[in-house]
Amino acid sequence: MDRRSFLKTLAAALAVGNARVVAVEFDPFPPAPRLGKPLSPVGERSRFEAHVQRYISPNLPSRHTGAAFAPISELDGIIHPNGLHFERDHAGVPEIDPKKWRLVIHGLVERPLIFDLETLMRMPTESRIYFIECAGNGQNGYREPPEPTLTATRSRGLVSGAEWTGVPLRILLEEAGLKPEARWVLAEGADASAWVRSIPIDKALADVLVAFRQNGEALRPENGYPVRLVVPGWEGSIQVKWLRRLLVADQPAMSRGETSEYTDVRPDGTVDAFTWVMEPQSIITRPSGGQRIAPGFHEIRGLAWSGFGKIRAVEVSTDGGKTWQEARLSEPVLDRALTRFTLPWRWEGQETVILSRAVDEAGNVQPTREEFFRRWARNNRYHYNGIQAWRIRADGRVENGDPPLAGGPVPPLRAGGCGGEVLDG
Ligand SMILES: Nc1nc2c(c(=O)[nH]1)N[C@H]1C(S)=C(S)[C@@H](COP(=O)(O)O)O[C@H]1N2
Ligand SMILES: [Mo]
Repeated sequence: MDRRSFLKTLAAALAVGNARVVAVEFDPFPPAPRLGKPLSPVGERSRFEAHVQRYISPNLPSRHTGAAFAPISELDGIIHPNGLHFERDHAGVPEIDPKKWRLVIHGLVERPLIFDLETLMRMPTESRIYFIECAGNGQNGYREPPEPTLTATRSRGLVSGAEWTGVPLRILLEEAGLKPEARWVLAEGADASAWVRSIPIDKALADVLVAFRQNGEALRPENGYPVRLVVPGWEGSIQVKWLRRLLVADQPAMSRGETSEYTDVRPDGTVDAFTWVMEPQSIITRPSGGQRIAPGFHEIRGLAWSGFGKIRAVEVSTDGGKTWQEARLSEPVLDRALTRFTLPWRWEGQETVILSRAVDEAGNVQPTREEFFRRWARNNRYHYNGIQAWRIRADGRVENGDPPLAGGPVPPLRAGGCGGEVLDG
């Protein structure tokens, strides 16, 4: 039988899920492919995936101080590839020669120490999967009225999950010997922003990592090469990148990053500093803003996380919040790591709103938008964790479904007055 006679147009009625008849034209015996691309020392993504990129707002006044959002609407699982981990810099990415890199530990210690990278890498290590989230994640939630074209990436993409390997900070501090007056560890980065953040001694001794591996390989320059702090569950800004100095002190630094930025305004105008722990979050990444869906079966997929521990449950509503169902959490569900949730769903083609709500093991519940603004001022900038709603239009287009707030727009605070930066224009 000649090969051509096998080439048929097959109408395959695929009785799976959507139960729609799909005409498939295929060759059951394709010719052997030509000799492919040769072996390569470093792998690259398929060129067909080139569009999956971090999102950088085109309206930023500078590309050196701002943020690049992880494309969470196009990723699955709980680990982000290193090249797509979100990025938040205050003065660009410094180039640090690992041979010249040093870490100084001094202040209220018995023995001031200087480490080079080789010495650090000889110490005992731990590898842990954690999320890192910028306190500015969710900043678009402060916008009033809500922007219809918001995507999942722009709503909550200033978070990423990775496996970090490093030396527990406790080991380095014990090596230096803490004096009894030691209360804070002031961590300084080597970038031009002179980034300094103060970590209370209890946290520093509990679970902070001095990390030099990100998903097994050296950190990416954007994420702190060669060494950064990983401070589990706490806001990203305290996880100092390009780490070069740890000053043990009896007081916090009250640096730029803990006064003019990364402080939170209450509705009565008072300001909270040191709001470190990230509150529970969740977001449906699929279907989500900017996507278009067809009627039939869809697995709703999303991410949840909390700085207080493991995610206990994620509830999903497909009818605008009238009823809620418990989503399935994909194993592993880890302490202060991204957690993946899924829910099977059939969309019949009518307009609706879908929502997700995270509950963590400490019992914290992700608030609605309205509840969030009872706790924090409308002109605050940080720690937004309101429930994100997605409206599915009858034609399948997915849009921001966040409810507008009573009272209308509020002018934002300006930088210098607890305002900080706008990360998405
Ligand atoms: N030295 C230094 N460390 C820094 C920053 C910085 O600008 N300089 N930005 C901080 C902020 S605000 C965040 S959210 C995280 C972001 O980490 P990532 O870029 O690896 O995602 O790094 C923090 N560490
Ligand atoms: Mo941040």
